[in-house]
Amino acid sequence: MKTILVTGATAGFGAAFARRFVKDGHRVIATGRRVERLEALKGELGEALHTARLDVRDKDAIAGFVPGLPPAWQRIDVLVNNAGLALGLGPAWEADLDEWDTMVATNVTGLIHMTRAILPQMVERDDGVILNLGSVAGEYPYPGGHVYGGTKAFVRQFSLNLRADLVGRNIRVTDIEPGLVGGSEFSQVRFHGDEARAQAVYKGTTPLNPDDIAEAASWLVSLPPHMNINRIEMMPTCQASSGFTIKRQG
Ligand code: NDP
Ligand code: 8X3
Repeated sequence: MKTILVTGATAGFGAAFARRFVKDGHRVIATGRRVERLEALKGELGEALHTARLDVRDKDAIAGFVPGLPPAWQRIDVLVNNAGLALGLGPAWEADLDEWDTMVATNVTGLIHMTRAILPQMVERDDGVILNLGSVAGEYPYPGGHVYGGTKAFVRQFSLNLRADLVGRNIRVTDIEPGLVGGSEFSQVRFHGDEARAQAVYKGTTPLNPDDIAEAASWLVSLPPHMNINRIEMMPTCQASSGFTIKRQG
């Protein structure tokens, strides 16, 4: 049984991770900003779940997070850096700078501060797993992806660079890079609550769902300590990457 800390467990992948890890026999520390969602999850999953409000943009809260946990929950075996978001899909020259800042603060700064808070205890024990939620948006450009894709490219490279520092230790790091995934709040958040626009993203498709991502996470956690999966790129069969755009004259 491992103790698994999940950021952004109030919705989407994070809630699916919590449910799957508890089903797998682990204990989960579920975090996020919406406390009522955490309480509902606690009601569902019981003693195997510890909940705590945590905004990953709050550096002081992150620094004090582990010391503030009950002693029996302070050993973190697995960190899942899942909290993240995309805001907007317009062209870069029209983008809202505050939204760009929010994506960087959450997807990049929040993730590195969480990692820096938990990694020392893993190094001390020579044992641990870090799962980072990247995205195909960090691998392939698309119109309107600008800063969101940039943050996820950072997550990929940061994950690989962690491995460079950790080589020879029993600490694994994986960048999970999903493509089209329905059943979460990702598109509602991206389109500022415009439900019709969010639903249109998945129209006529069978996207991946949060349980599919949890399936991969469950497998990654179960691997033997010597086996590191550097990155996993996941797409539904209705999606593929198909390269270049050429704007022709006339
Ligand atoms: P959701 O919007 O459903 O969930 C996002 C979670 O992140 C929520 O629990 C939210 O909790 C949390 N969160 C957002 N901001 C903060 C913050 N400042 N502090 C703490 N928690 C925060 O999205 P998904 O489940 O779809 O996405 C999860 C991750 O997967 C993200 O990193 C996303 O970029 C990535 N991803 C998603 C894909 C998709 O198509 N859905 C595909 C590829 C990657 P709360 O608001 O309560 O704080
Ligand atoms: C979410 C997938 O393609 O909307 O990271 O950027 S995508």
